[in-house]
Amino acid sequence: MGEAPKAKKALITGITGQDGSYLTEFLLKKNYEVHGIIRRSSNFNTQRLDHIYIDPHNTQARMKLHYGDLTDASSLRKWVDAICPDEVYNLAAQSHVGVSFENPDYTADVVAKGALSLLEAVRIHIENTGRQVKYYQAGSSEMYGATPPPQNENTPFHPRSPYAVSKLAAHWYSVNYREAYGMFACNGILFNHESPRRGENFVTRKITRAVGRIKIGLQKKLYLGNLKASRDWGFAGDYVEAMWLMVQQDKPDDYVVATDDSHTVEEFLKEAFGYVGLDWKDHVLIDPRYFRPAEVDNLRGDSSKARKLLGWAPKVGFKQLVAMMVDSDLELAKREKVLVDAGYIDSQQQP
Ligand code: NDP
Ligand code: GDR
Repeated sequence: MGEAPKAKKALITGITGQDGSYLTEFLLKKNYEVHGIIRRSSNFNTQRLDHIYIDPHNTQARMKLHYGDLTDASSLRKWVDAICPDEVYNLAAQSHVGVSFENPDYTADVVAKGALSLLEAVRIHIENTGRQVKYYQAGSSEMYGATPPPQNENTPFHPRSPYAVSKLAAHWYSVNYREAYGMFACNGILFNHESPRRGENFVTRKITRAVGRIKIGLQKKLYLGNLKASRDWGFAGDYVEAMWLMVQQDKPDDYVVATDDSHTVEEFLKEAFGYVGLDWKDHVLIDPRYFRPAEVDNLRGDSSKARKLLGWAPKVGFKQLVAMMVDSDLELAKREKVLVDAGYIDSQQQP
C-alpha cells in the first residue's frame, strides 16, 4: 500500500476578509492545509474565521494563522520560506474604492507594492528551492473603470481611482513575473461579489444591513451617494471556486469572473427593501460625501472565457443574492434588538 498523497498547502493573504473566509472553507473541504497572514490589530479581526478556527494545539487544526503585513516585505519572505506553500492567493488589500481617494499612498503600498513584494518572495523561494509555487492575484473589474461594458480580457483598462490604478499595477506585476521568470502567476479579474460576510461599508451590505435594522425598528434613514452606478454583482462563495480553478490549470492565464448581468444601486435598493415589504424611497437620503471624485458608471462582465476554459459558472443570481443578504441581516438585527431592549447597546450605534 502506497502512502496517502500529502495535503497541498495554500498561503492566503487577506484571509480575514470576505473572500479569504470563503476560500479557506473551500480549500479545507478539498483537504488543503491553509495558512493565512493576518495583521496585528488592537481588536480581534478574525470574526469571519471564528466558525472554522481550531486551536493550533489541537492536531486536527488545518488552518494556521501567522502575523504579517503586505507592507512588510520581510514578513512575506519569512512566511513563504517557512510554510513552503504549493499555492499562494494574494487577496489582501485596502479594498475600499472610496477610501482609496482619502488614503492613496497607503492603498498603493498595500495593493501595488504589497503584490510586488509577495511575488518577489515567491520568486526567490522558487529560485532557492527549485519548488513549484503557483500564485493567484486578486484583480478587479475596477481596472476597466471608464471603459464601457461588456468587459472581458481584451477590454482596455481605464482605472478611475487610486485603488484601481494600484490593482492595475499588481495585475501587470503578475504578467511581468510570468513573462520574465516563467512563474505560474494568474490574475482573476473579478467583478463585484457580495455575501452576508461583505464589509458593512460596501453599498450592498450597507443597504441590507439598513433593511434589517429598519424592518426591526432600530433605524429609520439610510444615507447613500450615487444611486445610478451599475454593477455586476455575484456571490462571493461562487467566485472563490473560480480562483481555485485558475490555479489548477496547466498554464497561468488571466480570466474575467462575473455573472454577465448588471443592476444599478437603485435597483438593488428596490429589490432589498421590496423583499421585506418596504419602499426604499421612504428611507433613503442622499449624502454628497458618499460621492467619489471620479465614478465608475457601468460594469458588466463577459466571463465566456472562464466559463469555457475553467468550466465555471455562477450558481447564485441577483435576486437570490439580495434575499440571502437581507435574510441574514434581518437575523442580525433581531439579535441586536435583544441587546438594545436589555439596555446593553444603544440603537443609535449604527454600523
Ligand atoms: P476585504 O476588504 O473583505 O478583505 C481584505 C483583506 O485584506 C482583509 O483580510 C484585510 O485584513 C487584509 N488586509 C488589508 N490590508 C492589509 C495589509 N496591509 N496587510 C495584510 N493584510 C491586509 O476584501 P474582499 O475579501 O472583498 O476582497 C478580496 C480581494 O479581492 C481584495 O484584494 C479586493 O481588492 C479584491 N476584489 C474584491 C472584489 C469584491 O467584490 N469583493 C472584486 C474584485 C477584487 P483586516 O481584516 O485586518 O482588515
Ligand atoms: P465598488 O463597491 O466601488 O464597486 O468596489 P461599493 O459597494 O463600495 O460601491 C458600488 C457603487 O455604489 C455607489 N454608492 C456607494 N458605495 C458605498 N460604498 N457607500 C455608499 O454609501 C454608496 N452610495 C452609492 C458607489 O459610488 C459605487 O458606484 C467593490 C470593492 O469590493 C472593490 O474592492 C472591488 O475591486 C470592486 O468592488 C470590484
